[in-house]
Amino acid sequence: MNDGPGSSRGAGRAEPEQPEGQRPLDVHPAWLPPEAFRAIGSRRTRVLGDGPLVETVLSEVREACARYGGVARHGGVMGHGATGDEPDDLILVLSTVDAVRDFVPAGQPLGEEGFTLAARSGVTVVVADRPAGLLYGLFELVRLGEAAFRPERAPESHRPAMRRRMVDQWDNVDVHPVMGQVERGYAGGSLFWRDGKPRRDPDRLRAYGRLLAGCGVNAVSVNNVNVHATEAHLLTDRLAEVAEIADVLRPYHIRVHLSVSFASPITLGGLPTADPLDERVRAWWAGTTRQVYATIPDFGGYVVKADSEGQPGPFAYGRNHADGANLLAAALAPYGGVVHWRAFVYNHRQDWRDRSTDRARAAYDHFAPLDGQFHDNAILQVKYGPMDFQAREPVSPVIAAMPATRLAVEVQVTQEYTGQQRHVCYLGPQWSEVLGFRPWGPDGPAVRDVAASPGGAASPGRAHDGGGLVAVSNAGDDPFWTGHPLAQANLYAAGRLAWAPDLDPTAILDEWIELTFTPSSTGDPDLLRRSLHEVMDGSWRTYERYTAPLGVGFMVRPGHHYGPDVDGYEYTPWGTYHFADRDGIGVDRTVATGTGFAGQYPPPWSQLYESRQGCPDELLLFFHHVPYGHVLHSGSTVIQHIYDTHFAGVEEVRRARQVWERLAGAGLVDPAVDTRVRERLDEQLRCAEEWCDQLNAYFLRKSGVPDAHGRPIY
Ligand code: GCV
Repeated sequence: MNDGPGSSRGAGRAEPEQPEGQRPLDVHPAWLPPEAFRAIGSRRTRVLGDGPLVETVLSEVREACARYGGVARHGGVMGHGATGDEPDDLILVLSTVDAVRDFVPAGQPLGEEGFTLAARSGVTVVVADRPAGLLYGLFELVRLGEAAFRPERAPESHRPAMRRRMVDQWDNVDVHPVMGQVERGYAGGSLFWRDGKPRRDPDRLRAYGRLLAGCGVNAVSVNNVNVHATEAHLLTDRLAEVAEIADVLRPYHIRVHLSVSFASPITLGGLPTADPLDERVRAWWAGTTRQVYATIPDFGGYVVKADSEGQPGPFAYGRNHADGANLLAAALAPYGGVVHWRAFVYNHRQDWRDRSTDRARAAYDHFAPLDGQFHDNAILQVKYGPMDFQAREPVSPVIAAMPATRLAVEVQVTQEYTGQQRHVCYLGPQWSEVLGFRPWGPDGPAVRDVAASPGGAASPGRAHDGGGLVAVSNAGDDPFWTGHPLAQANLYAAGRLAWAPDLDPTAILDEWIELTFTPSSTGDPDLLRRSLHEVMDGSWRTYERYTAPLGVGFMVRPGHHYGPDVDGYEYTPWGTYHFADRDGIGVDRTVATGTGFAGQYPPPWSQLYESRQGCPDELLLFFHHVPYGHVLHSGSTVIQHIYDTHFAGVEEVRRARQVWERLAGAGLVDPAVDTRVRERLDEQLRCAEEWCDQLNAYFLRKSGVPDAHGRPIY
């Protein structure tokens, strides 16, 4: 069967011809298929306003109208057709609240990206102060479909909670000998480069920008945070390649950012040092940054991974990370740029025999003492957990420790540790939990408030803008964008949660389903939605069940990180251990007897995590080394929990595969999507069984404790 992009259209509905002049892209339309614009395209729409982003809005509306028979007008007088005889159904209006005073009473300013939506006497209006707001208003209309055209709709204003909603690509220019074209990429090659050269595929890139804008993303860092020799040149003699990307993404209100190497003054500038306090180094960054802005006036800024996993950084000069970040912040400040400085700093050459070193402590130990020392345009980019994007980790203690620093929360959409886009693993619920976590206890602000802009932010001592959400992208040149077609939902959810972090992840999934799939006009109209929810809603917890237990993490094959290998990292320098022996398992991170990591949290979390009894089950082995017979809050022992969850996880995957088969069998999914998803579900089941069998066998052999239910363990 053809494994191409397909049209994602359901059976049983005749679609109008492709409008003349439009070249169909050979990629899946993801959450913005033409059909999602049906409600807009069949109406008479007037767009009022000017400028490049308004042009984007207009061209979207025109395309929809060409397909569905509506009329798109630009300018003119509201409420009247060109000949004065056809009233408008929809008005998208920029900066002229006065003109729509009847619909939208004057209210709070909408800001750079906000919009108000209202309907009165059968006319729907979107009004924005700035062009970007109009663009986001258009996508809100798309999400609402026919519901946007109720005759009456009280005005409702939408503003993003986070100012910067960013996607980080880990794309390499050259194919890296180990990591390939995209580090931890599971969706084919890069959208930007191929074999050391720019791809120059503006149609596909524009389509990507459109999808990102459609879920609210407004910034893309284009290259890998591990900046290898060739990639470093994007800052200087290969800057034109970044400028080309910026040109393509700009019509969708997306600014480009660039990962840079801290050693650039040496490797590119020929200086003998990259010492952040050296005047020559400061001058080099200032001059280079001036050149960047001369080429890309709306450039977003730099992303830096320093002193981490072999990347150069300020430690080489006896300087700290505030010195390093402020060097770049100073160079960017005159142009309004920001530096995203990553807090992912740890010793990856640890001696596994040394029980006093704890990788989980590293970010806090390095950064907490520097709180308040970072410039205003320096954003500290913190992975959501203290380790490395595991399926389950506590929220990073850095977030509570740095109230005087702008913090961005980093999540991994690319599924390095969550099934590598071969497994269904909808991560919306994980991110939602992280964003809803209250680092200072139940009465304090949540992580989402820390990352948000004024209006949302309310954490103690925090008078400034939050740093937003950064999502490591899962997209590539795969015809479905993300390898696993259902992994598209993760990218969509990351953007939506950055815009509105209190959205319910199930509701986000609903939006994604509604936009992405067009159900058949025959059969049970609700089957598609119900089935996809059944397959995806709980898929993160299912993944957690059949992999490493109770928050202990890793147990993956070293290097590529796919599939089980319980002791794979146990005697390595990477600091990712579980310490299982015949008596028990887990990492003692208590203050009393362990590494002291639990003490990096403020109360009540420090006390809760410190205590074996208080610690939530799902994090028990992250914080404690316990005997296999330890009784969990669930009433089960640790060892029985391991057996039970592993068997259950496999059953859940088996069930998901059945649900999918029933769905596809009902003709509700495009055959190309079906083929790809089935192939992935088969692999997921194989892999889940392998996890189950290896984990259960390992712990049976270690502990000698049989399964209470006598199930087969090898
Ligand atoms: C880009 C993990 C990944 C690395 C990644 C690193 C990071 O360690 O395995 O591939 O490097 O995180 O976030 O910098």
